Amino acid sequence: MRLYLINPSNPLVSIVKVRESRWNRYRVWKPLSLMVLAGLTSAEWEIKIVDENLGAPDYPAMLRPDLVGITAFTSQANRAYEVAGYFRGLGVPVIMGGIHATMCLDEVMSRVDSVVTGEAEGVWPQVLEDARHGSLKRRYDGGLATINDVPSARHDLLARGYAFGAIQTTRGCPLNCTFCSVTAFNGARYRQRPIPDVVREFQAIREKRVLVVDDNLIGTRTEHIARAKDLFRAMAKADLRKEWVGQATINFADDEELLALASKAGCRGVFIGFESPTPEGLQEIGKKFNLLKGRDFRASVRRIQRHNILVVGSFIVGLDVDEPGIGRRTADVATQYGVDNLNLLFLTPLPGTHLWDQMKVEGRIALNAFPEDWKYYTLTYPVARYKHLSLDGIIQEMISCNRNFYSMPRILRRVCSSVLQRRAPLISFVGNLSYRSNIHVDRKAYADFKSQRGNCITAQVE
Ligand code: B12
Ligand code: SF4
Repeated sequence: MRLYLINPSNPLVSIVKVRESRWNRYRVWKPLSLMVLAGLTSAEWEIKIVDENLGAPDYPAMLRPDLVGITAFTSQANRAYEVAGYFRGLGVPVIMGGIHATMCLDEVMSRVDSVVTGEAEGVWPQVLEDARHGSLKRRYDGGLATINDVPSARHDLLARGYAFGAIQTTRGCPLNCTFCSVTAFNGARYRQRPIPDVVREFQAIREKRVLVVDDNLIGTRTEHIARAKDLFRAMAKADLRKEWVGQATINFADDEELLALASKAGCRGVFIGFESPTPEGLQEIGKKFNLLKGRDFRASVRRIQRHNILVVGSFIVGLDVDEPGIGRRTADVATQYGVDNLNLLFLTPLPGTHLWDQMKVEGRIALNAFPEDWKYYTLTYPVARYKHLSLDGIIQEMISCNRNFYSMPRILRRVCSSVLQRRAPLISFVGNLSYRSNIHVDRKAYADFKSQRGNCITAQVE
C-alpha cells in the first residue's frame, strides 16, 4: 500500500526555489505534522512525504498511490484543494487534516473524500485500516491526543533540503489570546511529552539546528517550568550538540536557572509575542499575561540575551486601539525593549478564533471570497476592516514600523551592542539585513494586493 503525505505549497515561500541557493534552505521549515503521521503509520504502508515548498513535484511521473493525506494551514487551503482534485481525478481517495480542516470542516468536506479533525494520534491507525478495506468514513475526530501517544516523528523521511530539523515537546496553551487558534485547536490544558521520548527524538534528528515548534515551550505555571528545567537538564546531559530556537512567553525571563539550563541545552533564539506596545492593546487581545504588575520588558529581554539567546519580538498592527502613528510607536518600543529582530504582522481573523467570531458579527472580514481569498491569510496582508486605519493607512504603518526599526543606524546600534555584550553580532547583522531587504519585496506585494483586492477593504468602520 502506497501513501503520499503532502504539504501544499505555502504562499509565503512558494517563490523559493530551494535548490537554486543554499540560503533558501533557511526559508523552508519541515512539515512536522506529516512526519508525525508517518510515525503513526504501520510498516505495511510505503510512505512518501512531499513538501511542495522544496519545489513543485511532477505528480504524473510519480507512482499511483493508494491513499493521499494532505495537511494545510488556512493559507495553504487553495493549493490543497488543487492537489486533492488532481488525485481524486485519478480515483485515489484523499484525506485532509490539520488546522484548516478542523476549523473549516464543511468547506473541506466538500472537496476531499475524508477529513480528520483535531489531533490525529487517536484515529489515524483506524483511518488506514478503513482505507485498506476501501471503507473510509467521511469524518474522523481525533480530539486531543493523550500526550504519551504522540510518537517520534519520522526524521528519516525528510532528511535533506532543510537548514533546521523540527520537534514538538508540548501541546496546548492556557492563555487563549483572541487572535490565536492554538487554544481552540490544541486545548487550554498544557500537555508535556515524556522527557526520555523527547531526548531520544532529538537524537534522531540529523540537522545540527532545530526548531522546537511548541507554542509555549516553558508553560505558565510553576510545575510547567519545573518540567521545562528537567527537560533542559536531560538534554544537556545527553550532550545533543544541537542548537535550537523556540517560542515562549515573556515569563521565560523570570527565572535565571531556567535561562541558564535552556542555554546549556542549546537554546540560541526565542520568539516572544509582545503583540502590542500599549497596555490597552494587550487588554484588547486578552494577553493579560504580558501586563503582570512590575513587568519590565527591557530588563526581561536583556536577561534572556545575557544567556546568549537571541530575542525575536512579534507585534501585531491593526488592533481596535491602534491609531495612526502605531507603526512608528511599535518600532520605538521594540527598540527600547532591545529585541534583536522585530516581526510585525497584520491583525488577521483566523477561523476558529474569538477574533474571527467578533469580526464576522461586525461585518469586518473584508476578504471573504473563500476559498480563493485564504491565500491572503498569511498575516502579511490586511484582510479585515480596521477600526482607525484605512487600507492605505495600515500598510503605511507597517512600512513605517519596518523602516524605522530596520534603519541602518538602528541596525548598526544593535550590532554594536551585541559585540559589546559578546553575543552573536554576525547573526544579528545578517538577520537584520534580511528583514530590511524584505521591505522592498513587501512594497511590491502590497501594490499587487491593492490592485487585486484593495476595493474590498476601503470602507472604514466607525
Ligand atoms: C511550526 C509552525 C509554523 C512553521 C511551519 C512549519 C510547517 N511547514 O509546517 C512556520 C514558521 C513556517 C509557520 C508559518 C506560518 N504559520 Co505557523 N505554526 C507553526 C506551529 C507553531 C506548529 C505546527 C506544528 O508543527 N505542529 C506540530 C504538529 C504535530 O501538529 P499539527 O500540525 O497540528 O498536526 C497534527 C494534527 O493537526 C493532525 N494533522 C495535521 N495535518 C494532517 C493531515 C492529515 C492527512 C491528517 C489525517 C491529520 C493531520 O495530525 C497531527 C498530529 O496530531 C503552529 C501552532 C500549532 N500548535 O500547531 C502554528 C500555526 C499552524 N501557524 C499559524 C500561522 C497563522 C502561520 C502563518 C500564516 C503566520 C506567519 N506569517 O508566520 C505562516 C504561514 C505558513 C503557511 N503555510 O502559509 C497558525 C495557523 C492558523 C490557521 N488557521 O492556519 C498556527 C495554528 C498558530 C496560531 N497562532 O494560530 N508556522
Ligand atoms: S498567542 Fe501564544 S500565548 Fe496566546 S494563546 Fe497563542 S500560543 Fe498561547
